[in-house]
Amino acid sequence: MKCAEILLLLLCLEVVRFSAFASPPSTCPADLGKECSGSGSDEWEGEFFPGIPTIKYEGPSSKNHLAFKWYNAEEEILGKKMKDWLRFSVAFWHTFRGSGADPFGAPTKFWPWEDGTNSLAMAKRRMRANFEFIEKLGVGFWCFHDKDIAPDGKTIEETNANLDEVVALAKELQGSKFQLLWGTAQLFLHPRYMHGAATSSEVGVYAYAAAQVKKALEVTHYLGGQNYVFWGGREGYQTLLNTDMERELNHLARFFEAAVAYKKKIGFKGTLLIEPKPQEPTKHQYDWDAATAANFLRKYGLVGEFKLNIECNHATLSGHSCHHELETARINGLLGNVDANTGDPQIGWDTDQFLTDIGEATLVMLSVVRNGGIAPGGFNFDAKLRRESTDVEDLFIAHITGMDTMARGLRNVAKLIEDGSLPDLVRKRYESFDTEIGALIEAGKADFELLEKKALEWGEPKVASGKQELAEMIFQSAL
Ligand code: XUL
Ligand code: CO
Repeated sequence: MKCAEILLLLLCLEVVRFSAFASPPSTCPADLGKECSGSGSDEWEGEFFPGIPTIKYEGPSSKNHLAFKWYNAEEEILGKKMKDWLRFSVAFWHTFRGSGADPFGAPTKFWPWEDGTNSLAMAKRRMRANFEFIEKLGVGFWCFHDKDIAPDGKTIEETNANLDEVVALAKELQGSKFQLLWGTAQLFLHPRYMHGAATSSEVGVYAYAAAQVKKALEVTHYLGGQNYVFWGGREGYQTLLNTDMERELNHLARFFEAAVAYKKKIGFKGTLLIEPKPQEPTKHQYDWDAATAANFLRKYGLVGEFKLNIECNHATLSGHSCHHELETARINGLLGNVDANTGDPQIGWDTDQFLTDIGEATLVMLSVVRNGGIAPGGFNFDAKLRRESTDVEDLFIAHITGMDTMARGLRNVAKLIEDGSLPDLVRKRYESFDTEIGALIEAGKADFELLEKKALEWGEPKVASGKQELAEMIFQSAL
C-alpha cells in the first residue's frame, strides 16, 4: 500500500471509531445506504426481544445463560437489598447506539429493530426497545446522552423539539417502574467541538455548548434524573504550544458555575457529576483523575456542588487502579457514581468491557460499602459488546455477567466484613498512633520540638512488617 492510501485508510478508521456515539446531523451508516430523514413509523410488531424471558435469579449452580447466578435483587446483604446497593443502569449509547465499529473496522451490529436511519421514528423505536430491555433484565435505571436518543435538526430549536418528542415518550415508558440515573450532553462528536466545548478557543462554541447543556439539564430534570454527568472528552489539549491552559480552565469553571446556577433555577435536585479521564480523544484531558478533578473543584470553590463519576477503565488509563480512584473520591466526600467497566491489559485504549474480574469487583464494592452505598448514584454499565459479539442475546448475556460480577463483589465484601480480620490487620498496623502522642499528632497539636523530644527519648524506632501477603491471603479467601 502506498503512503497516501495508508493515510486515507487511517483517516477513515478514525471517523468510524466514534460512530458508537451516534451520527452527527444528517448522516447515517453509509453501508446501510438509507435516507436519514426517513419518517417511518416507530411501531414495531411484537416484542423487540422475543424468546428472551424476564431474567431471574437461579443461584450459582444454574447453567442457564439467561439467569442470574449471584445477583438476587431482593436479597438483603449488609442490611440492604442487593438492588439498593447496586442500582444498576443500562447505558443507552452502548446498548442501543453501539455499532461495533473500532479504529480499524466498520460496524458489525445490525439489530433487527434498526432501519439504518437516524430518524425520529427510529429514535422512538429504540426507546421502546430500551425499556423492554431493562424490564426483562430487571434493571431499574438507564443513562443517556442527548444525541443518543434523538436526531439533530437543522437549528437548535429543531434539535430541541426532536429531543422533546423522544423524551416525552421516554417519560411515558419510564412510568413509575424505572428511573433515569443520569443524563448528559454529548459535547465531543460534532466537528464544532474539535477544540473543546467549554474550553474551546471559540466563544460561539462555548455558547453553543451552554445551550446544549441547558437543554440536557432541562430534559434530565423532566425525566426525574437522579444525577447529571459532565464528561469532557474534548476539554483538554493536543499541545500546550497553542493552548492557554489557565484561560481554558477558567472558562471550564465558569461553565460549571453557570450549570450550577441553572440547575438551581429550574429546581433540579440531582447531583452534578464530573467524570475524570486522562486522555482519549484529547492527548490530555483536564479532568485527568479523581485527585485532579478534586483539586479543580477546590480551586474554583465548586466542592459541595459536584461529585465524581468514577469509571474503572478511565482509572486504569490514568495509571491508577479503579480501587484507588474510588478511594480518592470517597475520602474526599466526592464518590457519586460508578461507570462499571474494565479495560484490557494489552489494548491501550478505552475498551469499555463488562467487568468480569471478581477480585476487581470486590475491591470496587469495598469502597462502595465503606461509602455507605452509592445512592443517588449507581452502577452504570458504560460497557459494550465486543465487535465480534453480534447476537441480540449477547446484550443480555453481557449485562447478566456484569451484574453477577458486581453481586459477587458485594457478597465477598460481606464475607470480609463478617470475618473482620482485614480491618483488624489495618487497625493494628496504625495502632502506634492510638496513643497520647499519636492523638496529639492527629489533632495537629504536636510541634517539631515535642516530636524531637520523643525521638530522642525513644531512639531508633522498631518498624513492624506490612503484612501485605497476609492481607492478600485474607482478601483471596473471600473470593
Ligand atoms: C467516555 C465515557 C462517556 C461518559 C459519558 O469514555 O465514559 O461515555 O460516560 O459521556
Ligand atoms: Co463513562
